[in-house]
Amino acid sequence: MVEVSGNVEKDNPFDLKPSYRTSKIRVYITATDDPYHEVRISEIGLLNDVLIRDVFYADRALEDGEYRYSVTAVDDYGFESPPSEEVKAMVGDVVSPSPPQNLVAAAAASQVSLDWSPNPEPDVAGYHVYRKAGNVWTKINAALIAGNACEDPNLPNGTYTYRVTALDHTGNESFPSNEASLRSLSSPPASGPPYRYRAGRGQGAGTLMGIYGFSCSRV
Ligand SMILES: [Ca+2]
Repeated sequence: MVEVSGNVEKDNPFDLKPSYRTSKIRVYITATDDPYHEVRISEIGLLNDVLIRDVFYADRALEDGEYRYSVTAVDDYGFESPPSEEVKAMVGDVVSPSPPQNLVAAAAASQVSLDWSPNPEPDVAGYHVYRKAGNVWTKINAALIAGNACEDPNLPNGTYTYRVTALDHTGNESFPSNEASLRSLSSPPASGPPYRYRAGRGQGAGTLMGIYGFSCSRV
């Protein structure tokens, strides 16, 4: 039984269990909540399953990818067997490129420059670059990058991590490259409390240790 409630759609498709020898059905409306409107059915279209009589079948015009199939047998009474074991079929190119290697990041002021080794696969179409801020990876390129370098400009001060993937012409994407992490630094603010550097111990007063832009201690 199929129940419809609160429905305002004009078309109501129902997926009924296929019954082999059924060519017509009857529809009974047994109840309606709306006493002021009668329910009308203008048309019923019945799409029958067409059983395959042969012991082969060709699934044509498929996109590249992995497909799985199983088969059932149906008898004259409409009873269906359990499905056969699944078989897997690979269509077209389902092989992703290898992960890009040797990703290196360099910062100059508020810009990060990235480069990496070109992938060896002949069907590589380009690369995606992902940047991690917090725990979120975001793809930063709008279009596929054809070369093996890119720049990420106008970054606020902060630490950024990058990784790159390679894609082939089918759209198969590789696992990510190594991660490259660095700190982007631009000019310090003009105002604010003065910075004082902590002196290193045991090396005489006033020795500066590990002072790099904003990474210095604020004391
Ligand atoms: Ca491929």
